[in-house]
Amino acid sequence: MTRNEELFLRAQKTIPGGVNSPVRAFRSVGGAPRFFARGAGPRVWDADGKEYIDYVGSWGPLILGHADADTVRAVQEAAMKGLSFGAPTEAEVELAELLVQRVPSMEMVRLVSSGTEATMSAIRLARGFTGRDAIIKFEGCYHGHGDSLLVKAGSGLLTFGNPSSAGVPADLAQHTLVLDYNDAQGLRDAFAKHGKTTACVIVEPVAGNMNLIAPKPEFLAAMRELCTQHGAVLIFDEVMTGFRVGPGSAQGLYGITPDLSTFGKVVGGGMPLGAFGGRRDIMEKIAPLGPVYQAGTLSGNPLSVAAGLVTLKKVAAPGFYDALTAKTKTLVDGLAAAAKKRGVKFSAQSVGGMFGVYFAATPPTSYAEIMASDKEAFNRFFHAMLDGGFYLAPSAFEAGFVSAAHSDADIAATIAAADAIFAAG
Ligand code: KE4
Repeated sequence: MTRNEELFLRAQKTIPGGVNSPVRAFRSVGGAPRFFARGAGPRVWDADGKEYIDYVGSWGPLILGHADADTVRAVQEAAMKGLSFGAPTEAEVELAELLVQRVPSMEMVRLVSSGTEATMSAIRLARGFTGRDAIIKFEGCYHGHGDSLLVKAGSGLLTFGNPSSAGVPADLAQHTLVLDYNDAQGLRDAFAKHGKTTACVIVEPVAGNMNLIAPKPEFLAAMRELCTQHGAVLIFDEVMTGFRVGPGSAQGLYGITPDLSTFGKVVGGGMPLGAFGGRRDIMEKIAPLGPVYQAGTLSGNPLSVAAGLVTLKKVAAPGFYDALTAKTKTLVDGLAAAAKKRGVKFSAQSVGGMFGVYFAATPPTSYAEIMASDKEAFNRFFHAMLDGGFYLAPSAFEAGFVSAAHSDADIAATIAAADAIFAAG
């Protein structure tokens, strides 16, 4: 038995499923998860000492690669001055100022400790600001595990949702309307029917939780127009896309100004940090200024803030995103070319430093299309790449991530490994 297998058996005795977040359990792809012992740059080593080139990067935060020296040093220095105060610090002000400078749609921002906290708080804020209860989300988009967001589409079109998780009260879920991603007409129809009672629309501006689905230009534009027309709050959930798809995040890439934005992952550089922010008139409704309550013992934690500040400063280096975007495109173009050469039904695409690979003839543009892709083929590919020392996201319905630490040689080796797998059939 390998050390990984031993650890997985042991972990399952005290931790549900042996993991602290479900997707890590490999249930979608099968087999035992890898327990990581160390990471450096683009690489990780598992409990058996096996080395992998990592394309998960802790699900997006590690845009600089594992154990980035500057980030680690900043966290160490902060730690020497105290781990947490539960009181304001200068560094939090510096990070808030940097975030509102980098994200022009944000006039004010509140720091929290996870993406879930950010989206949960943004939803409550939108409801408090508008005095309305209904929210709109899209099937296949994941916004963390806040109750109102663990909802799946209702039985009939435009009927309110049902819980997608046990423990979510039906009478809460029925305030959530779940529509189809990239369906602008469906959104128009929903607003025609529910516009007066809709508090907000929350969307992943580039979907990354049903694998990568790129937005159709008219989809985001319609969303902006309809929210303005009906007085609903437009929330861009940029937890994954924030500072990942470009220097201006997805809102900068597509030129759409949301009313609120949520961030996580990259903004914490691998440490627990999330943020939500936006229009001043909305943000001033948040306690202690306004009636919408939100709080957190470790919000703005000095170590997370230190990691976030270094990360956001380093990604602002000239050419950082041009290089990351080009490298990621080289990866997906190389994978697609290898599959085509070998006659494998496969496609791939990237947006900035995130990418999707699909066992489908063309990149899916909707939840239904991604669900029709060949999941078993992906799972076989995943394990063949894993055996070869390449760690992809352990699910056909997750996006992948490239870091600044991945070298051209790493990308070339990844393409060569995939080519050999495609050739083997
Ligand atoms: P966290 O609470 O996990 O920090 O953030 C929740 C969240 C919110 N919004 C978006 C767009 C997200 O992608 C996420 C979290 N993403 C998943 C990856 N699919 C995190 C991995 C996991 O759940 O373990």
